[in-house]
Amino acid sequence: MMIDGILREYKLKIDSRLDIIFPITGQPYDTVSEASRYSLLEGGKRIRPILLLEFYKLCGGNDDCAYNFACALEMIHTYSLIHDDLPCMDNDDMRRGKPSCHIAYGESMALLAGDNLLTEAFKICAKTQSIPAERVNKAIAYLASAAGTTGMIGGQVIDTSVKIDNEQLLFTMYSLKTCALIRAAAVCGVILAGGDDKKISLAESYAENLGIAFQIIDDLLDSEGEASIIGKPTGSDSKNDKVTSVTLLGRERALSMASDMTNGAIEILDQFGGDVEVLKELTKLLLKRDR
Ligand code: GRG
Repeated sequence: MMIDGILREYKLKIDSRLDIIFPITGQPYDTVSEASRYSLLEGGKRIRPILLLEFYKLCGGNDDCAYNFACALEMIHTYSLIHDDLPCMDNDDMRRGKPSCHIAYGESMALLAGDNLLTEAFKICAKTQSIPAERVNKAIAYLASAAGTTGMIGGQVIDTSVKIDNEQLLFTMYSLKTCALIRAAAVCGVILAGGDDKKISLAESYAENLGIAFQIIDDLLDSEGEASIIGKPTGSDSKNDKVTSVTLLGRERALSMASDMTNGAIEILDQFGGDVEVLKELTKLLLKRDR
């Protein structure tokens, strides 16, 4: 099957599982489930869950067992997008092709929907029965570190409160804000399948390369992409006076770095010694993406 078909099939399976996580049950607190569903269920590319499932399979797992973690990654990612769009952060009114969560549900409910997605994500990870408990525990700890101070939150703190005036600091911030969750996707896939330390370390290096390329393309799309395709207005970075790879390196150097990082990621995949064709195609596709 061609890569587009494989990704579409993954997306359908992931979406059908995400769809049952926040049922509307006639309770007085249903609004937070509605707001969580609103942001979670439409428009995302599902890159992180797909990476987790592919790395899980690459290391010998049967992907049906890993869907709780795959969904959890998408939930944590969606929480970060909801909070990132709030007026106290980037103040963006559109996300995934529709009004941001706080525009549709108000700021307090958007804050709670983000909290809800984060909390329930760890609940479904902990409820994973089909994988040995020590692997589940190790993966939860890895995911928590990637989402917390030493990962995505740490990156967001640097992004929102530190003056970024050099490349080293910019890429440290990207490594935390963007790469950490992508790294968690790849590494949790390996951990859950029982992969050894060498494979964990290869997955980390792969994801670091992919994550930097991914963020550079995100910067380029924000500066010159097509808003109707991306699903949110462009120019958010310049509106917020953000230093990005495009402003610091210039368009050409940024593009060539994204291409080098993509090639680096693909070379690392070859060291796994298994079927990495889907991962390779996905990695290449992300460099060429328009949304
Ligand atoms: C608020 C805790 C907190 C963190 C915010 C992840 C993040 C940090 C902010 C979101 C905005 C941003 C530019 C993040 C960098 C990672 C990134 C490029 C996210 C967009 O991910 P995609 O392209 O989005 O996978 P979809 O909608 O396809 O899932």
